[in-house]
Amino acid sequence: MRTNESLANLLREERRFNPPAELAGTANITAEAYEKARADRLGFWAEQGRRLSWQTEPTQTLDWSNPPFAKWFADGRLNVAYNCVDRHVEAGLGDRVALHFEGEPGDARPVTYAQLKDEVCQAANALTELGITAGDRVAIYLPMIPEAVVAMLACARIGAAHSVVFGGFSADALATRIEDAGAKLVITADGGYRRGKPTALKPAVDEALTRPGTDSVLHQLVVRRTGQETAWQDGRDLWWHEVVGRQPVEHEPEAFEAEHPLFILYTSGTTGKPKGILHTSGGYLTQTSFTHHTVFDLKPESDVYWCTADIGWVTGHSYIVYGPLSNGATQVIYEGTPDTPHQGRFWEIVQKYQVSILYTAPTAIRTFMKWGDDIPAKFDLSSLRILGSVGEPINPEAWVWYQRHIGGGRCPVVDTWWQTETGAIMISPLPGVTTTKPGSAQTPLPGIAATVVDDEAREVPDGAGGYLVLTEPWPSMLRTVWGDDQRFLDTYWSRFPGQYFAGDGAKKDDDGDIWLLGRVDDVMLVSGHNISTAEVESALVSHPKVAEAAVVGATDATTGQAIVTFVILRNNAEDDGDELIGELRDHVARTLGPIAKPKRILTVAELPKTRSGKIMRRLLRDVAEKRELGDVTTLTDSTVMDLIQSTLPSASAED
Ligand code: 6R9
Repeated sequence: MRTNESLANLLREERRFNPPAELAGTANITAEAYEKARADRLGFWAEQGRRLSWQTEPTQTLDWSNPPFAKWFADGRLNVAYNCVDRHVEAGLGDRVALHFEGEPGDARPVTYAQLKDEVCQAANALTELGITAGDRVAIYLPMIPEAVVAMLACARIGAAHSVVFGGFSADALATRIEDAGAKLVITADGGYRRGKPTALKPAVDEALTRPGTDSVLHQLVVRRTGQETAWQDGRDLWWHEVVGRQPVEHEPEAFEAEHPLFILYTSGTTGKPKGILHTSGGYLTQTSFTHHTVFDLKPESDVYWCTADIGWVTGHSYIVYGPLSNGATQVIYEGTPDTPHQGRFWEIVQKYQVSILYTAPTAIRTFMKWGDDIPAKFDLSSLRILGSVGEPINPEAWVWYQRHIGGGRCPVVDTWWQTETGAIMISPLPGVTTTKPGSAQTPLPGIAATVVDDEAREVPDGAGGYLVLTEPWPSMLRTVWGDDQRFLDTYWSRFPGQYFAGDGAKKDDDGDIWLLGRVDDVMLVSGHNISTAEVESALVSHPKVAEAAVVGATDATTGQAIVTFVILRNNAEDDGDELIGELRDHVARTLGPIAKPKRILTVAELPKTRSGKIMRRLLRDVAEKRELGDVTTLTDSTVMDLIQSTLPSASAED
């Protein structure tokens, strides 16, 4: 086990993984694509645009005459749902499974492309009957069931923008989003299954609709999933199986302009009301389709793909719905949690469906590490060939564990950096091309221009750190913040004029490869040194006893900020109190240098996370600085904070 390595050492030769020869020989993309895109970026994207079926082929690629308001493929017309469903059926692939649905209780339902087409057409007819027309907004508040995919595609089919709201969000969060978008319809369910029991959803919609500002909503369309008792308002509330079920399975898809709104997805900024990120049709579908094809090397005839994200966040939009379906993929969608009814559920699913491409988040991987190597070892994971990671920086330790214990040492790991705002993957290795380095997202994809700049917007040299920026527009970029162009300009385009500011810290290593260091707001300033939370977390997790770590900078009278860390121990690790804490502090000091030695280390059972798995460091800062907790409404489990606060005094070690 490593004890004496610095992060720089992690970049050494032995930590690199070459693409497997067989994969390199048959990969969907080769290294030449980088050259080609560099020589003619717009020509490259025009070519990718031809992956789609257009009713009117675009003659323009990019209109950047009014930056940063981009138009891609502006004179082209297409129907997004047609591209995701009908064209595959027309190509004779109607019997191919589009979705292998696995419910948490163990109920399973395959949905073929032909069936998906019928259901999407019926749902589109139902929406039309309910008065929804092109340009309207529809809120979707559903569990991870096939109807979620059908509802999104039905909206796309008739040109209504969907706004998917996480099933785990509160009535308040839902109400704010309904009001901001002016949604005319909410599609929901009686409930869904989570952690072994039915969890109601509709009551939150009922409550949201009592809030002022939500009277744009005319109906709730309710999927029956759990069969639980549900309050009902006649006239307003309608059962999906009744209204959708009686519709004809024919529906003519209408072509819309490439810049027609496809969806709004809200991201909770650190302050103020959530931002409605607006995505449009042609450019978005081009880049999600291209990236899904190349980053996962999808072979639709033989692969079984599984992205474990929830439909309520952007990964679910781009890499469950639009990317995979536009490519005719067969995929698994799973309703529940990874530990129901047992901690091997994910691996049981991989084995059952012979999953070959798995896309998940570092937080899940670290949880699996914590549960122990023996759990995945009980299942046959030999069908896997490519592994993906998204959502947070993946520390090298978790990367290597994933590669070894899930990928059996044979599968390339692609660490994909992107955001709700970017719409699709931007920085990632290509599995048949890139020699990968655990912990680094490495290279902007062909056609993408990203770099790292300093405070003055100057590009930093290799080996230095700063802010991640995107220097050229890209097809799946956000078009604005819904209803608030000024906020779009202020948030993303004012910090470094002419460049998109991602809000992430990053550094370039000596080869020019990019390493993400977490949100800029999370960077600590200790005795005048910038230290990234991601680096300290990574150092902690490289200790054999640590499964997961979260690091924050807390105000400190002498050093400006002091490093306070929260760690979850591995299942088999013993917490021998002060001795362990001393060991961990020394380990970080040895790994990163004495300046990064944590002032306090607290062992905890859980960390506060959003439903998309990101650690909420803001709340941990509140704890570390002994303040009232800020907004906890987006937490997966709000009792976690009580737990952390209760362990606070006894578990700390101070100088
Ligand atoms: C797709 C998604 C975006 C933020 C982003 C960054 C973090 C995502 C990452 C990563 C390091 C990766 N992030 N992928 N950080 N390496 N591979 O997660 O979208 O929910 O909008 O979050 O997530 O901080 O800025 P979103």
